[in-house]
Amino acid sequence: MQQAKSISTILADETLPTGLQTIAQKVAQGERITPEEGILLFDEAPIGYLGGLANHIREKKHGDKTYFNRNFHVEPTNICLYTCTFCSYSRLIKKRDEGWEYTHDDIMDIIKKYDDEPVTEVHIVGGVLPQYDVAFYETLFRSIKNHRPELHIKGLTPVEYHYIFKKEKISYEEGMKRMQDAGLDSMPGGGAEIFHPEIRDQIAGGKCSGEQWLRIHEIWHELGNRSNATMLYGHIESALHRVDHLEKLRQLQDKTGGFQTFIPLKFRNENNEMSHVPESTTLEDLRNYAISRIYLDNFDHIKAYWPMIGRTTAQLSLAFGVNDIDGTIDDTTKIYSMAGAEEQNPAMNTQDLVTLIRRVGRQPIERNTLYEIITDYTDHVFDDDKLFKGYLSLPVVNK
Ligand code: V47
Ligand code: SF4
Repeated sequence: MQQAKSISTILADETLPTGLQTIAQKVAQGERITPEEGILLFDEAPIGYLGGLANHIREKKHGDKTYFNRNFHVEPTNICLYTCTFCSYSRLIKKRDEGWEYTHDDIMDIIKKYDDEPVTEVHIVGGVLPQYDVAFYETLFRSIKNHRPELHIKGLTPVEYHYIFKKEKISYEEGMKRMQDAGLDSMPGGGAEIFHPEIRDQIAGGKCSGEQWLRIHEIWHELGNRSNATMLYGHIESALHRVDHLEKLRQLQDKTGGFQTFIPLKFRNENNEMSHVPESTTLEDLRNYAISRIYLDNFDHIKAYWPMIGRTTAQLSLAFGVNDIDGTIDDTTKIYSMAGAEEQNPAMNTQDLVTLIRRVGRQPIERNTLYEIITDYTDHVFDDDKLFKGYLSLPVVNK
């Protein structure tokens, strides 16, 4: 693979097409690129060039700092009213005997299992079920906060919120305020898929539109809160649809500043209605991370979600604009293992995460959900530091 180049080498390269030279100059001067330039990057930019530009931005923003957190997931149900064609995880209501539906007490039992663990965040997301209404989630969030006030609740997406607020006949504004009052701390990035209706109408199974997804995040930000954003890529969408998605996120971020992290989600094709669609290659994944870093100049963080992409690609991504690799997870999510990801029981302890980051020459930093530093592991020595098999163990960026 062509190695990521330094920005000075790229700027001095007169053999590059003019369009790519202009983009490199803009990036060097900290200027924003246009949607047309975004499409040009997807269509024509070589991997070494993209890595060089994305890494320049990453190091300007964060140096070698690479963030992770200690988190776990709760997936209250995999029964869902919707029929997203990419989803391997959900079961329709008529097949509900094949799935799980946790009660309030079941969920609290999961939360209590972590009572003696130094986790800082619970990520709650699952299928959309009629009995999980506004009152159900209000009670749940209140119970979690009563039990463990400092545990950050990153919960649900506009897919669930749009459904439950409509059923309750309340506005998004009122609904999000009620969630905030019940203890919701932030919103994860899920449910975004691809905003463009040409694609969304084919894959998103009748759930909320791109505009509704964006509007709910906007209201949540206006209430003074933070959230994440994702993009499900590598299926039937084109460069135009990806850039349209990034552009809408960039515009909303200009307005509110409420997004923390952008997380590209690679489509995995096992056990779903799109199994005939081939998955993107690692090269495409790295190009996509790099272009996301270049395009989203107003996002602080780009995250590689390791249970979906695998540990080695997560390491490589740290040279292509990524500065966060999510957290410990503790084998608490089924969304990706059911879709064929390599990680069938995703779990890493702190030492695993620190080692993975160090072995590619970066500085491991444990953060909380809001990116406040908990522990800087740069010089930390573990009792039994060892080589982890299967992890890259060389710096992937030339300094
Ligand atoms: O919205 C479902 C995706 C998302 C597949 O905010 C799939 O920190 C690929 O949003 N192939 C849920 N992707 C997960 C999510 C997330 C994950 C990690 C961190 C954060 C965060 C958010 O998973 C869904 C959908 O886009 N998804 N099925 C699949 N077969
Ligand atoms: Fe339901 Fe979410 Fe799966 Fe769509 S992606 S079918 S909304 S669980």
